Amino acid sequence: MKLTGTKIRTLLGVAAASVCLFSATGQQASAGQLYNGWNYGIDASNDGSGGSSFEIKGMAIKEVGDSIFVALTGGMPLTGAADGGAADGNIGWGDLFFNLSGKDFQTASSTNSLFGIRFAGTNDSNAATTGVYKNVSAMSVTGVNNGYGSLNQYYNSGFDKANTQGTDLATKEAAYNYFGQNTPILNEIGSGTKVGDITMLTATQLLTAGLNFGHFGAAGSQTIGFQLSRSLLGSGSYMANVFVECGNDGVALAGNLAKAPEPSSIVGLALVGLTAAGSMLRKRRLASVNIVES
Ligand SMILES: [Ca+2]
Ligand SMILES: [Ca+2]
Ligand SMILES: [Ca+2]
Repeated sequence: MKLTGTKIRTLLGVAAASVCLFSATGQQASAGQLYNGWNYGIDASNDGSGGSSFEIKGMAIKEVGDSIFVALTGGMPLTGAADGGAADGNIGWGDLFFNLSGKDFQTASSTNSLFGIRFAGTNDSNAATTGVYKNVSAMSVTGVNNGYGSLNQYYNSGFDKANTQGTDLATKEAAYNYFGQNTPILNEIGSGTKVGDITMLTATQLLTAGLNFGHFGAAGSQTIGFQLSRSLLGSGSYMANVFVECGNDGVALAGNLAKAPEPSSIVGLALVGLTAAGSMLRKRRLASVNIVES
């Protein structure tokens, strides 16, 4: 795929995006496909532009105790694929985003309301190191990775198919409503505050946790997994998504994060227990302090 002038278009798109009023259409997050405790977003298997290395097959998320497990599968290795058209000679995974704001992606990004996770240590992210970031705005790196200037350009290049953003953004219209149509594909962390690290998971650990993309016919040659503390993200309905750096493929997943058992449950009990004595109130104060400091 050669897209001359893509960088220029992307730069123009960035300028346009900064003054554009985004659609107020709120994304109604709904549950993905549940199996063995994992929530799956299964991507179209033939919408990866540029060959098998750029083909994402699915994303899955599972809550395990105090952790959130995330898994991705497809043809893209964690360290990316060599590509002479990319400024750094490599096209890899973008960063993964969690949007719990209830707003579309660009609104959440422009108000620094996203969470972002850099899990690929060799990509072009502005995040200094791998890990979990809050108060995130997203940026596009497609222009320096031989990629697409917009989703519209991607769809018009032969990829106007069902489930191109996975089963939770199943149509082109749903993808446009959430990401935007003619604006840059925002696929890596532009700015944010690091709140914690991730721990990579081995294939054995993922298997033990019940991960099974094969159940959906979506097992890729490369499966990547990591865990993070659920307290870093909070709770509620989310839309999670990731693109490869060129925008040649992407997948999203809607779901709901349960409230972390500690310390929010202590606060909840204290609020409900109006007759609670001083000891409970002291716990509540301690819990509140913990929340502020974390
Ligand atoms: Ca795909
Ligand atoms: Ca790159
Ligand atoms: Ca896709």
